Amino acid sequence: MAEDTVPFVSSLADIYSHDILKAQEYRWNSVIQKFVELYSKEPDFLVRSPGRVNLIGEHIDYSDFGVLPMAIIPDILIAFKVEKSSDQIQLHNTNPRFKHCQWDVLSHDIDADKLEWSNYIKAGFVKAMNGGSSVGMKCLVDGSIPTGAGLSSSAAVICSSALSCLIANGERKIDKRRLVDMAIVAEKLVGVNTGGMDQSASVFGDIGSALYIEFYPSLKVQTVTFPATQPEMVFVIANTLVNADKHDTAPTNYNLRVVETTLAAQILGCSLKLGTLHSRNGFGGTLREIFDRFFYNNDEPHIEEIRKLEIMCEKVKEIFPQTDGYTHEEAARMLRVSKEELIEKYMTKFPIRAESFQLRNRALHVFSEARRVLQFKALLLTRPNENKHELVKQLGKVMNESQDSCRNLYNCSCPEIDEIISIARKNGAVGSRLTGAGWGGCTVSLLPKNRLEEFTASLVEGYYRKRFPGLTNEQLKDAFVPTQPGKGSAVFQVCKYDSGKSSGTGIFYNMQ
Ligand code: NG1
Repeated sequence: MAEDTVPFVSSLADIYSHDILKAQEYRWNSVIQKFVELYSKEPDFLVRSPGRVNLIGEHIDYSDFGVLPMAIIPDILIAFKVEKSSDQIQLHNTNPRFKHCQWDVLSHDIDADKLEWSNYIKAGFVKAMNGGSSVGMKCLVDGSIPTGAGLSSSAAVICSSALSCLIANGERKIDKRRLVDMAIVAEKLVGVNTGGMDQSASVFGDIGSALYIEFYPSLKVQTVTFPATQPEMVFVIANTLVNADKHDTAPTNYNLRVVETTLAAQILGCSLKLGTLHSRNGFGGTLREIFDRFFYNNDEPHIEEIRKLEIMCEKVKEIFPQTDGYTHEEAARMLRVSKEELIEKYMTKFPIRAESFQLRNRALHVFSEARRVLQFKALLLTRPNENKHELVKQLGKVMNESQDSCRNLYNCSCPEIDEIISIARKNGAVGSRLTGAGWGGCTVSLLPKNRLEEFTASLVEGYYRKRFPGLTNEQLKDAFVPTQPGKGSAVFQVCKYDSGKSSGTGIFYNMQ
């Protein structure tokens, strides 16, 4: 079971693996130097929260089903100094693309219609202070997670900002669950009706392990280590370089999927006579709650979870026979409400644009993807004496089935993802799928390490050089994202060091 409070680390070796320590030490010291250049003062703390790659369990966190991501190395650092005498939060970013801004500690307004990077920071502050006002702060943000790539840069920004605000205001023992809850609500302030996977993975990440994260009835995180195989297996993230803009496309993509799955849950609840469901976001119960109530009512403890999820798929097909979707009128009739009530309740808080709701396909994806997560986890937990070759093949197969479901039932793939996946599967990947929300962003592939070179070369030639002929070698390097499972959120107190030869303020990676 994972530790409960966000760790204060005294060495970068507590965060990063040995092979990248030097590079990270350089980076962290550069952030401190930049901070000093900007503010003529040293920061008090640096906090960091990583991005994540989801191995399996796509678009089911907001239906409250368990998912299996891992935190990755790329992260968001915030260096900050407390300014008790000031009533301003000052914000800079090491990337000049993100403009300097500042706001009054009493200001809590966030305009969710505008996609501004500072909104993400401010949202974390607002939720951390829970309506109160923060001390003044000078902050500098440095990010190494590509944005719009489905690697949850937004959640990492929010986790780091809420964390820095809590520390600045004197908290030292920060419960990880509380930080996750804050970050989830903060992301909603920015206009995305998020599930909880990204925030949980970012805060709870653990070196060397994936995470099995459950949301129902409450957040539970279990670390899952990878079995040793011969040859060694690796996960590789390849970016389509197509920006997956979750904020601007929310009314037709992400937020619409949340509404479709919620509507499917309410209608299943009515048809199966499951009583009043608990509300999530004021929307109504989730498909996970339907699942629980259905089997609780039918009292069939002997049936395995995986089989239960198959039974739910059969129920979905019975209750939603239409394969081409349901109009607003049809959905309202099945829910026994007027069309106006339906629009008011489900389509206005987070604006939605849709002619019809794909209730059957979305619910089928959710229940079948929840089953694949359980299958994948069971395979990872397989221990010695198992046939490792068969194990890897099975893991790949489950990933490929997930991709088919994302593409065909959830419609969250895109031509670029499909192309990468097709090349990947022909060149070493035993399994390959989109990761994160989709509609662009990244793919994740599972392959034997000894085929890594062939895999990368085939994507460079077959995808990147063809689609983006002007790409420099530097940009090409960014197309592949380092993928070892990494540590979650952490806090580093900046301290003076004196190595004998030199002294200064900074990060000394092998400091004890
Ligand atoms: P990304 O790809 O980081 O935008 C989104 C959601 C997750 C989850 C996945 C799909 C946010 C912050 N993240 O991730 O909660 O629903 O899509 O599995 O909304």
